[in-house]
Amino acid sequence: MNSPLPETLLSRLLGAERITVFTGAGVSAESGVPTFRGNEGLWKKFKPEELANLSAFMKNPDLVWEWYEARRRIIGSVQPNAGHRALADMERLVSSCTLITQNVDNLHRRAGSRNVVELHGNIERNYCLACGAVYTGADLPHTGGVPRCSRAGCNGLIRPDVVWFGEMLPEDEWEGAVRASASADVFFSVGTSAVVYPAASLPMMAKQQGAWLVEINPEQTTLTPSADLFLQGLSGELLPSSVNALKEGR
Ligand code: BV8
Ligand code: ZN
Repeated sequence: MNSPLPETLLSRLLGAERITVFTGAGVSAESGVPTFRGNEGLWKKFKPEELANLSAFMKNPDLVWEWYEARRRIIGSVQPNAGHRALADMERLVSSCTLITQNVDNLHRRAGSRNVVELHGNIERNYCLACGAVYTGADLPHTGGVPRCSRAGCNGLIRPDVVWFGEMLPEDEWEGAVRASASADVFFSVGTSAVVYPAASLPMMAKQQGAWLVEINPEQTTLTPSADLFLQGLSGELLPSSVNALKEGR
């Protein structure tokens, strides 16, 4: 981004006690991870309801498992981008910075962010549907197709530890996200189409509780009309310039 940041953003950032950042698949796009609804999106071939839900998994566990394995292979082959790294920097610059993500790709943590609230789970974690035993990539029985639990006498289906459609979000994470949204001085909504609820209700919740709402996206979304500032562009450029301005302004 060559144009300087709007003055308002800089003064808001400098005056902010608490910054909350809410991210979606767009923040990982420049790493090479396909988004969900873009034209190269993950949902292009299948619709969410066909894959990311429990009944689809029970109907065809191998298909759903293979879709997650394909996504894990992509995620394993990419690196966090400048946007992820800028958010890790922001956490060190601001007294209170909470990162709420809808993403399951673990790229924020790999970039160094520590205060990360994963609303929709993490694709690198799995668990047994029958006994709840947790499995990561390393200890998964690699049998080709959906693995089964190796706990004595179990043999249950193992599923990705992500929140599927129709499933509740993890309670602690949801409560943490609500607290961080309600108390934010500045709330960034970055790289999300803001269509998946209840996560998509967080930006407006923050705004209604007094946050200054910034949206970063190359396209307008349903949230754009309510944003106090809409930065049209790529998060891999706009997040570093926001954080650099904050560093210089300190
Ligand atoms: C629940 C994990 C309740 C799995 C995901 C009708 C109306 C309203 C709601 C509903 C409804 N029918 C059903 C519902 C509820 C449903 C829902 O919201 N459906 C939507 C689709 C209508 N929600 C649920 O089911 C939730 N649970 O409600 O339970 C309940 C109540 C009682 C009892 C039991 C349950 C659970 C939702 C969680 C689903 N899981 N993911 C997986 O990953 O496989 S959702 C999935 O979508 C991802 O998590 C993703 O993060 C999320 C949101 O998508 P985005 O991240 O926004 O990605 P998208 O591709 O859409 O957009 C990318 C954006 O980036 C674009 O705007 C693009 O312009 C931008 N971009 C692109 N490049 C860049 C960029 N931005 C910046 N820089 C770039 N370079
Ligand atoms: Zn088990």
